[in-house]
Amino acid sequence: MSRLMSTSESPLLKSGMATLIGRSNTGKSTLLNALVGTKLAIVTHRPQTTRNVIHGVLNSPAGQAVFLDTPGVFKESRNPLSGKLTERVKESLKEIDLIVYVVDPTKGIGAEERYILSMVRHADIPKIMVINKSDLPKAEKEFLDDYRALAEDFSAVFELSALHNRHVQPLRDKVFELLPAGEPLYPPDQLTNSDPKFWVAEIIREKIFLALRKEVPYSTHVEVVNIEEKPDVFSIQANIYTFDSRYKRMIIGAKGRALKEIGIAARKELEVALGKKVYLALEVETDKRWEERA
Ligand SMILES: Nc1nc2c(ncn2[C@@H]2O[C@H](COP(=O)(O)OP(=O)(O)OP(=O)(O)O)[C@@H](O)[C@H]2O)c(=O)[nH]1
Ligand SMILES: [Mg+2]
Repeated sequence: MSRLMSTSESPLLKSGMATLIGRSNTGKSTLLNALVGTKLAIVTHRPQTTRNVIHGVLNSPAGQAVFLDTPGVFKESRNPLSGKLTERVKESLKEIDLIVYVVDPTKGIGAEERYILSMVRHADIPKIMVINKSDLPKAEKEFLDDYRALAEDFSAVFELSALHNRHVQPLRDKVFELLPAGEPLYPPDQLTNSDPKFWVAEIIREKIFLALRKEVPYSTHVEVVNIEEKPDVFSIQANIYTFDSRYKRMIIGAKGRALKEIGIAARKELEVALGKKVYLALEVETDKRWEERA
């Protein structure tokens, strides 16, 4: 009885899942972080940074929206995981309530974009298009009108800057408007689906992408073996896996310089995020079947 009364008295809140989908480098992970207000997903200037679907939870008086950051669709296969990544993108389109299709107006619509567009069009749920990177000068946004011309396929189109957090609120409002009513999917204090070990491994992977050139980052996987919280320090042990000893040597670098740089950059970010000193022990190992781990 009391339960019935409480539901009839309170307005129905919104709840649902929205997948961020788009080509690599359009800024999906940057947008996820901006929407939620916390760095949950790593961001680099390189394509195919994101490998796993990451949930970001946004709680508001209107309800709860769960955003799914997905790997970028990238046709020119850069790493042996590509097939797996595309499967993860397709999987992320199942049992969701809304699609947020993210595009980059500096990149023309080619075969890759049309491939994603066809996936988006096939989904029978509301869709929003985000034309990201609005902060860039007009001359660089060469293909803006080509994307604007797609507007009729979408419930709404937003031009915004995920990087500078500009014009993100109207997108949030629209998402809540389009989501169905329902019970929240996550408890109010949980921001993501991933565990601390995954998140730490991602920060390390981001630093590998920033420190090492060309194909090396695409052939590595990071696993956190142990995190131990002591009164004044987090002690973290992690392994970096790659498939051959030549890459292993590149990750370590001359006199261990590259690995040291990666370790320092990761440690600094972890210390700020965790609010405590971090001791980080990194090891590099070869594993021919590294991609099965990723
Ligand atoms: N100028 C500008 N750059 C942006 C914006 N959003 C993202 N970027 C940049 O675009 C690059 C790619 O950003 P990510 O968020 O990693 O892109 P992504 O779509 O998640 O990429 P993948 O995970 O590889 O699919 C980074 O260098 C970002 O800083 C934006 O609003 N403006
Ligand atoms: Mg990403």
